[in-house]
Amino acid sequence: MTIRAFPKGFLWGVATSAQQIEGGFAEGGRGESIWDRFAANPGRIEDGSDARVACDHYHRWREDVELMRALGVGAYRFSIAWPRVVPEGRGVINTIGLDFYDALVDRLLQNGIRPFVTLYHWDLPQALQDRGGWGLRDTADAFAEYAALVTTRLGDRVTSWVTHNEPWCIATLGHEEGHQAPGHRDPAEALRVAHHVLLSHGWASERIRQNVPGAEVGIVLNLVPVSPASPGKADNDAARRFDGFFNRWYLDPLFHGRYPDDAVADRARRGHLAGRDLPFVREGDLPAIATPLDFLGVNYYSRLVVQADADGEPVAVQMVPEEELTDMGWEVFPQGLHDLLLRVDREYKPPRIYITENGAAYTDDVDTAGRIADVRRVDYLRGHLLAAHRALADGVSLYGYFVWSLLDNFEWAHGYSKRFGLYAVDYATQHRTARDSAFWYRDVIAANAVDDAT
Ligand code: IFM
Repeated sequence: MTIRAFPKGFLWGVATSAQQIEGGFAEGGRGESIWDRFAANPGRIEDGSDARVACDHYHRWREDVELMRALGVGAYRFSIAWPRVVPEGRGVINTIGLDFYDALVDRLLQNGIRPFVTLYHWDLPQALQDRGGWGLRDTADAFAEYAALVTTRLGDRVTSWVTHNEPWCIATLGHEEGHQAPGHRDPAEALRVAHHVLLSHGWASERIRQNVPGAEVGIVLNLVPVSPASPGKADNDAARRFDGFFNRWYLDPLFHGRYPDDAVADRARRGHLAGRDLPFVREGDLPAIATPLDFLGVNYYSRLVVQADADGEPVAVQMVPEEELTDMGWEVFPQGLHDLLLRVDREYKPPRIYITENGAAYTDDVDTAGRIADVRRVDYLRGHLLAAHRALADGVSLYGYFVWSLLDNFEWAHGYSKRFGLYAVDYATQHRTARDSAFWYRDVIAANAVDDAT
């Protein structure tokens, strides 16, 4: 067995998001979010559930901090629910909501856990959606105000700030494919949404830095290594186009201050833009978006293999048998994390990278003694940590790693059917049970090292 040690000070964490764990949806003055509304529509959520109670973290947060303490994590990445602190998105401030996060931050710090705060993890106040949501430039302005408010209250204790989680999902899943809230299917709107989300990142970064001396500010992208299904020209071209819209559409403006030409041309050709112009981009927007980041958060779960369909359009194909997929239907491909980190490091040169999410959904293997021997999750995490370690050895500026997720939780349109937690949640009793992966991760953190299990 070979032990791979991580650098001294490497940050080990766990991640969650407000809508997925908090519950308390109508308590303490919280407003309605787009996910509350979306889930209330029959047929939107696979198991017919909603996030009104979720993991009841709103009441059990002290117990959940204890779970983190037992793991020995150095950081907790969680998100603030915008509708909990500004119920209508703009205007009246709900101090009870701010108090909730204030107390959580204090408790984390008392336990030696660094709060790593995401401002937006998909739960837009419904009131803002009613006025046009992220399709409207005004929402970017509202977000910057909200960022200023939250950092004014927590910025004396929280220094690590993420503006947005996974803009691709917000734009494409929410506004082009309709699988996520608000459930629109409008490719032209999705492009505006992507731009306004990025713009709001730039504007909010400025407000955060004004309020938080010494802040580290970043954004979290879900990135995938894309490979062609065959060496042929059509598949290669399909993979390049997929990469253009999935990865480069976000990385290029953030790091190079421009949208990728080939991807813009592609969108125009598909009729999602009137010409090659991006009419929603105004003077000053791109420099604002390209405000230097202190770190890039990378969420990695799998790779995508892409081929050209009969019309030459890119489609993702599965290369491995079903038993090698996680319950999300995602291929387990640790090498992709190494390759992705290298690519991002070399091509975009972020000063720091954190792996802000990595993990796997598997149904429980509970043994007769009630032990949850989630061997597949441990294998998944080990494989990815070894890949991260190889990236470090290759010189990537990787500073930390967060497991998704601390707890089983509301997995968006899949409801509660997918379980990502180091801790299993019994939703009938809200009892949390440590899976073997929790004990394994605790030992990794304590050793600051991972073994290759050979
Ligand atoms: O649960 C989500 C999370 O909210 C965003 N990143 C991917 C996770 C797993 O699907």
